[in-house]
Amino acid sequence: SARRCVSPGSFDPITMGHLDVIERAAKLFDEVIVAVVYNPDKKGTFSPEERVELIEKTVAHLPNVRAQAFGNRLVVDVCREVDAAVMVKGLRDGTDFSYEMPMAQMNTQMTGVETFFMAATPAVSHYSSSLIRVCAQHGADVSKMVPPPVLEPLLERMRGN
Ligand code: COD
Repeated sequence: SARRCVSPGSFDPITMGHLDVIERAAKLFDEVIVAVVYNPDKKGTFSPEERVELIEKTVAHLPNVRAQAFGNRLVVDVCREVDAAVMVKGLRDGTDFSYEMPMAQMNTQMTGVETFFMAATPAVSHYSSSLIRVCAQHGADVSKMVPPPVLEPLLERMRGN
């Protein structure tokens, strides 16, 4: 059967850091499902549907990658729903490690779903959706930090539309 992985995140919006992890996972797995896991109680910058659309435009060059929104769910339940044995996560620093390690252990213990950590690429490891949103809001040039399809929608949203 196909080797499938889930790449979970908030993706509000997708950044060049996320894309790096997704592109590398796409080389290693037959299929990558980018799972937009969102909290329905928190109003994000982009709606889950908008995030999925921006991811799909960004990964248009990767035929084995698709995006889907899943609401407030355990990532392991998403993995089981799409029949993926593995989730892939970017590891940026010790903070990510401390946060991710117990979750990975819980997840394997509860379900057998494995977590693969991908060492972040230094050139993009400091990009996060929240920092990029703040910079964009204050007029800084974020064009190198987000994939091309994200730039205009982000600037528009930050202008208050
Ligand atoms: N370089 C490399 N990797 C990056 C970068 C970057 N610049 N930026 C982000 N990443 C990675 C993150 O490490 C993360 O793995 C992924 O990309 C997503 O990042 P975000 O910021 O979009 O998403 P988060 O951090 O808000 O995470 C959303 C999750 C749903 C993945 C997270 O909240 C989570 O794991 N929740 C747990 C739900 C669950 O199953 N709980 C079980 C408890 S046992």
